[in-house]
Amino acid sequence: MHNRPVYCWSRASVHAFQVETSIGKARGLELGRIGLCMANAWTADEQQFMQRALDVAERGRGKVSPNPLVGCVLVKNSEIIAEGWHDHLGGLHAEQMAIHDAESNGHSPNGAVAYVTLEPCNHFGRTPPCTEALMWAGVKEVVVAHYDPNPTVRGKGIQVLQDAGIEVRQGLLESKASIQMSPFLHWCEHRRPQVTVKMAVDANGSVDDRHIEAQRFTSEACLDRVHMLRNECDAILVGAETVIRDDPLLTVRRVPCERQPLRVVLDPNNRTPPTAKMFVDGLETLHMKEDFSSLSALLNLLGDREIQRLMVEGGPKTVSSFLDQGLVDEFYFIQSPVVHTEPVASGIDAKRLTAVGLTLVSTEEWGDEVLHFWSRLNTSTHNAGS
Ligand code: AOF
Ligand code: ZN
Repeated sequence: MHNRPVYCWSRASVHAFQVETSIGKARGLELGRIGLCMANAWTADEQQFMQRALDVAERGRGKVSPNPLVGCVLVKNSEIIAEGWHDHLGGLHAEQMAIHDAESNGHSPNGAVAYVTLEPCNHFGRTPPCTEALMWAGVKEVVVAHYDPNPTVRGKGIQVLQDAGIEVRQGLLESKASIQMSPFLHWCEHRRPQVTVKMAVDANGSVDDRHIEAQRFTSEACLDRVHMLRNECDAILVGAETVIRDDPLLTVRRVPCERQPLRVVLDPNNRTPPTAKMFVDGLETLHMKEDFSSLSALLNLLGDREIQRLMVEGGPKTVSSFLDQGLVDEFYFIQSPVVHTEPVASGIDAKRLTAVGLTLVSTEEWGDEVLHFWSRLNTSTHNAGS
């Protein structure tokens, strides 16, 4: 095991300030109607409660898309009496699970304060409205981290609670919540997936060794992390070159997986063999041949399918196209200590990533490799690969 330094830096972001007031802007509301709090107005206890709600929300990671990760805790007399999270698509919403948890623990939610990472919904979807559940449970106050930009919610959840005499305050740990649910927020705003690139290189920045047959050169532990990351994405994209050289499966295999990501192959000149594993294993692959017009149109198409996070695992050419068109939101750059004999340059370095608006957020060990995580999102609270 190598002893490598683990360090992290980011630029202070104005985005955090912008999202503090986003609910007022989005709804054109008088700010006075909603208890918008500046970050320093929250007590340490309140921050801890919301942090716990963010932590339990993580339990749904990889299982809730196209819904966001959401967590909720109920607090009485400064103690957490119940917790809930959106665990899987079609499962209870976080608030409903927390109320159920209180009841099954022998605690009454009546008079509790709910800390919830997303504005409670007010619509009948896969579940009945959380606003009604909270009112029925007798919750006296609701503290919200982030408002819900889903057109069916957009402030209506907060409004209904306030109309029922429940105090609502919003904005606690809002930027952390916005990072946690960024694919959902990005999709609500753009109706396109957030684009995450993963690329592994040798010690000199080469993606492949032409001297030998195509094979993985990163460690088993690193591969585990890559499969975790795949599991958090709704679709995985490669170019024709990668299919021809590597014949990959691009499935999630090393971690429990409830739904395999959609595979997408960019193959405008129809060069891939029909026998490629991805075309014959019975799972869905979107094969973009003559019908491929542009990356932008493809992202729209994927957005229409509610693909909220797309992982690009392609080679240098495919990755370059995404970078050149300013379409990359996150970049997982994995550096291995091996040295290729007949290298293939990745063309990626810090200058290139900085030029397209990405910032180095963290550097950490992934098995024998070092992961450099770059992002354009408000990165101060980001946890790579969490
Ligand atoms: C909440 N609590 O835990 C979640 C919410 O189709 P449905 O019924 O699953 O509703 C999905 C929408 O509800 C989703 O797009 C988002 O706006 C909100 N998610 N709301 O109050 C939760 N997961
Ligand atoms: Zn709900």
